[in-house]
Amino acid sequence: MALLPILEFPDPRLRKVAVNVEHINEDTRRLAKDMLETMYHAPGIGLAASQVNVHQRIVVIDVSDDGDEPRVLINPSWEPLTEEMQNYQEGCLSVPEFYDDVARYSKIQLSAFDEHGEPISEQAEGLFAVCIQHELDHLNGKLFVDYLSRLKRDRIRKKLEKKHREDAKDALYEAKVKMEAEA
Ligand code: GNR
Ligand code: NI
Repeated sequence: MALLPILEFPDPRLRKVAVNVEHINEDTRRLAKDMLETMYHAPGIGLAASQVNVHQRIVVIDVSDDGDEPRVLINPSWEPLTEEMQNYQEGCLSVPEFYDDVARYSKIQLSAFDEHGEPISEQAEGLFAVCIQHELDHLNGKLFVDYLSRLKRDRIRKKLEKKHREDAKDALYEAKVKMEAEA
């Protein structure tokens, strides 16, 4: 098991379009396990492979209250089952600390394969439906901030760019302290 580093907006790698998984095998299952561990640790209710810089169509989700219902979705797709939309205040592990309302279809038909290659076909509503639409966007290089005004998106981008500069500075300082201690 391993925790995987999560890419953060505005990293251009989050804009890549992921490709279908051709063969579901041990490597796929290992990646899905690591993604679930990373998601639970964050903590989050979903994670797309794109967010850990693997540009394959793999998503993990757990919207249960107790966090004990992991789902692995491979090559997922969805279609709306209603024109009705629901607003939900979304967050994203790739856009840490920012939350805003996004309108999503309230009822969808999900198709995918599980980690054993078994086909999945089910209806989704509520938070599960929101999460599926959010994760599928990631696989297509899209983020929830793309639904916000340019003003809001730019403000978020500038704040995260500042955080990334400070994180890099802190990491450099820590490395220096460690090197001096070892010298
Ligand atoms: O943890 C997450 N919470 C969340 C809340 C509302 C709508 C979508 C999400 S998904 C997010 C984890 C994440 O970034 N998945 O890509
Ligand atoms: Ni996200």
